[in-house]
Amino acid sequence: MADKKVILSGSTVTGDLTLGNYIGAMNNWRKLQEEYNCHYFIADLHALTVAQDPKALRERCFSFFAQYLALGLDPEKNTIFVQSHIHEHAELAWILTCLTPMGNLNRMTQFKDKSSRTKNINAGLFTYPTLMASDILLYQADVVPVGEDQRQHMELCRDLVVFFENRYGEGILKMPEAYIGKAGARVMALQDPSKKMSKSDDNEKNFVSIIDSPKKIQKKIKSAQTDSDTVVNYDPENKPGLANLLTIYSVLSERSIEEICKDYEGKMYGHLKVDLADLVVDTLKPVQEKYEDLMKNKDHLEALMEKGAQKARLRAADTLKKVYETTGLIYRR
Ligand code: ATP
Ligand code: LTN
Repeated sequence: MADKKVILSGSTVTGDLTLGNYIGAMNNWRKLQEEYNCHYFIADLHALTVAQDPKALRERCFSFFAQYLALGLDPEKNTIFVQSHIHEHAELAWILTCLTPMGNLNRMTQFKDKSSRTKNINAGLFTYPTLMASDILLYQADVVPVGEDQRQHMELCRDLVVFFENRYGEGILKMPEAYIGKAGARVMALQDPSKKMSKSDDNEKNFVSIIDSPKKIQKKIKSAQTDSDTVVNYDPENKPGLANLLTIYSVLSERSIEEICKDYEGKMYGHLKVDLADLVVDTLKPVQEKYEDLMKNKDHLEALMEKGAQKARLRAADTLKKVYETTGLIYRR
């Protein structure tokens, strides 16, 4: 384990995982678990940047944990944990926040986008990228698999390593690399293919949740926005809705987009939508069965969370101790 490269990634508990999360993130996470020392966490502290109902948040953390496992993340092979169980995340985040120029945070497009859509523009939403950097740097991660939307946050994290080293010297924090998969790094919203599919979207028709019923999945995919042309070809600029469906189809079937387009020569978009809906339902069926099963036993889920937290804590505490020592804080044993 010691010689394996360290991977870290997480997802915010703001809704149920979507097809976008699955294609852009968890599908890659699952593939990486064989070769790397992987750390996957449930970002509940990040979820607090948006007002949450306390009871619903707690329930959703269990549900999210079960969704991670149901998607094939193995708690034996990986360290799977809940962010708030490791208090070191918030502590290192503060130290990094004090090294972050306001200008760097002001440039974050996700903040601009999110703050333009909410009245609750709190400081946490603004400093979110420093908490994300803390998540990564605490585990001395080599590689961070994320979707395209996280590229800018990853750049800030890398800048923070440089700022830290300029102030305190080298050798304490590791410089991480982002890993952004090629296909499906940005799955778009079904009703508005100009924006990404997001689990916290107000319009439920914009996303397929991995625990949606087959009926719901079929309805959402059939009503996905496409143009008025009829020829099935890949043209993201002029036919973004169709291109999005083809991308999803290609990733889930592990076939090239050209091959799929050939299958639909002389056929209508409707045929493609019906087949894609069936493919999504079939792909998610075993995931949903495993999820239902896991949700029957909360004690078991809680025990797995605890096991993950114990493993994660060792690594996080080791980094925080070094950071305390270099920054002049007294580390309490
Ligand atoms: P929120 O709606 O709260 O912003 P989200 O659905 O955008 O959430 P996150 O939990 O923030 O997703 O992200 C988890 C992982 O999934 C990240 O690696 C992110 O890049 C990836 N991801 C999220 N949405 C998509 C998408 N539409 N296409 C591809 N990858 C995605
Ligand atoms: N900000 C990420 C979720 C996240 C994350 C992380 C991803 C929080 N901390 C650390 C990778 C590494 C997002 O996808 N919204």
